Amino acid sequence: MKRIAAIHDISGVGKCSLTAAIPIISALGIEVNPVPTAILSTHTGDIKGYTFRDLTDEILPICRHWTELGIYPDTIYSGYLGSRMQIEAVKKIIDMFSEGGRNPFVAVDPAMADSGILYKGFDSDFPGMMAALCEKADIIVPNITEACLMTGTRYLEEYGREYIEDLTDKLEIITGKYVVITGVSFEEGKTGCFVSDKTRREYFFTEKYPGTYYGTGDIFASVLTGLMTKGKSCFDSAQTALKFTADSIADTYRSKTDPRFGVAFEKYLPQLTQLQEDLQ
Ligand code: PXL
Repeated sequence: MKRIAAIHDISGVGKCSLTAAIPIISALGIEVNPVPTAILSTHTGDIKGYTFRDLTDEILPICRHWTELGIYPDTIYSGYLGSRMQIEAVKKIIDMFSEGGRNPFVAVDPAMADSGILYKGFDSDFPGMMAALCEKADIIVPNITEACLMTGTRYLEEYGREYIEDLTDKLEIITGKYVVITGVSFEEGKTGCFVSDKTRREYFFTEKYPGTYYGTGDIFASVLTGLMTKGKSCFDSAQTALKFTADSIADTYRSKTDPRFGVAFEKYLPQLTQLQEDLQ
């Protein structure tokens, strides 16, 4: 069985970070080894009064213990990181799990911003540090805001294909093989992603529902990382991740639950298992 070390916070309510990564990656038949970076009562987006316990000091000892047991993951997958120190710790983890000539697949979701602004608690130096982590990645999954912040590009609300493809060109200079930009929308009612593997590029689109759905970037990145760990192509993986995320959002939109508390992805986990079995 493949193994993914998932380095994210655990937010008890909100179905993002580890509460999304663990069930989704498990549904793909992959073992998840969580490296919790912090414990929060909820995510930090549009919710007041959340609790937060930092676990930075635990990150490296957890991973060192695994290597002492001979446990080395096939994939290292990082998401929301709360500080510069946590970014430095992830870089060290990548080196640690690469010991002895190992070559783990490294997926970095630079979750730090959306809709043109950085999430609460991050300062303007943070995107540069996240870009330095992306240099060590095989695949990065930024949204448009994160792509702009990491490349020093002005964020635009409205844009065309050239803008997205230019962002991808810039990101390809700083990172490994694959770039997937999320939240790409050229027309009302449609959203999707742009996928590039340096030799081929493709857009995938789905229906867009009104509102902000927290955690959906983590859901998308977890499916994508899991499928690529199983050797699926980045294009098939991104398309499946988009379908799974869109089905979960559609359900949440119809049921009119508070989108801050996450989307109903649980219902679609059996379908996800089936979808991946259908892929070549
Ligand atoms: O989904 C990204 C995310 C993860 N973890 C925490 C967050 C956010 C986004 O706001 O606040 C704690």
